[in-house]
Amino acid sequence: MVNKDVPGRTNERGYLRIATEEAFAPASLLDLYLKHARDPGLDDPGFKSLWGFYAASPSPRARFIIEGLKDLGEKRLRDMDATGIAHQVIALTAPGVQVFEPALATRLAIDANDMLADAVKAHPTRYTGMVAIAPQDPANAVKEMERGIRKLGFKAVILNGHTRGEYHDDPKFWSLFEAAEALNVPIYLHPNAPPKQMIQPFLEAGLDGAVYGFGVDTGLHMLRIICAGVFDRFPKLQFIIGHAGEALPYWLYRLDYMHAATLKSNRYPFMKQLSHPISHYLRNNIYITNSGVAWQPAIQFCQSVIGPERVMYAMDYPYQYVPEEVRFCDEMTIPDEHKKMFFQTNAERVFKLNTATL
Ligand code: 1DF
Ligand code: MN
Repeated sequence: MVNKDVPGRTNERGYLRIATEEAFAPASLLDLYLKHARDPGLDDPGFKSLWGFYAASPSPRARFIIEGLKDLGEKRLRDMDATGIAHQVIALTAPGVQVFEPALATRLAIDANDMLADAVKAHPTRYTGMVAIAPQDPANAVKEMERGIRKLGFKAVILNGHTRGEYHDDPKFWSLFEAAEALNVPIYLHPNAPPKQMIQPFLEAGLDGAVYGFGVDTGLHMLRIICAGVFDRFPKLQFIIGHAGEALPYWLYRLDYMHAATLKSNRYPFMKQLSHPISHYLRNNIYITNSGVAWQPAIQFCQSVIGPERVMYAMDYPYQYVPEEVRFCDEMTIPDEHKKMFFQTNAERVFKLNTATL
């Protein structure tokens, strides 16, 4: 494709920058988050910690993030132009609607999806959307996935961590995986704070958020989905995980060895024999983005472990809007060919972007 020299959109380096884990939230949902976080009856310390902070803190970080989340227009486009981001793949921020009771959550997902679809329609060359769902009601979640992909033109599904303390390896959620495979769209497994049964030691040390708790919980969640046999049942299904693979690439050798050794010794009668070692699923069913990790050693390690065709760029706007990080990524000393895959062509393929109009 031709790189037209449009300021902020294309560049002299021969690739477009497509950012793949970018967040938004309707203002009305943020109001609900604040109410929810202040509800004395709410038994979700992770939500209270995360949204009790962002929805109410006067700190410049929290205010910048709230303004950035709400805007799908001029401010966002200005920030993209200032950092040379041609295109954002946008999802409802964490934990989406996954904390509310099922009927409300289902309605809120529809509203958020309609709002994002309008923005994508207004700026089709700049935005692509992911469809938000309420897994609390799996049948309606499947319907909303179908509407999001077929009617609204979204290109992926966003799953924001556990749903009210439940992980999605539970077979009651497998209809979501069946639907994503049938629709031929990836599921982005985005972090949330650890659930209440896990969060206490993180909270005590102030480590429950994006600093560490997010990654631990999301790595665990992804592993649970692999170990439950989801990809043996749905071999074409694709997931995306951020933050340089939520540490899983680094663990991969040990995961393969110990999972096999555990099975062989019959330690857990319920544990499933998988068709392949865990590393196979990382290399065949999972894409990784570098969201929040603008660091060549980690990006390069992911590329070497799961393949350069499976590693994509993400900024994590507005949570990590750091213009120099784009430059760090531009200046990585990796082959030009891998850099173009990282910034542009992998995302074009995974999200089936209309490259002619980017
Ligand atoms: C934070 C980071 C919050 C990420 C997010 O959504 C998020 C944060 C609530 O810094 O608190 O998506 N992140 O992906 O790194
Ligand atoms: Mn994020």
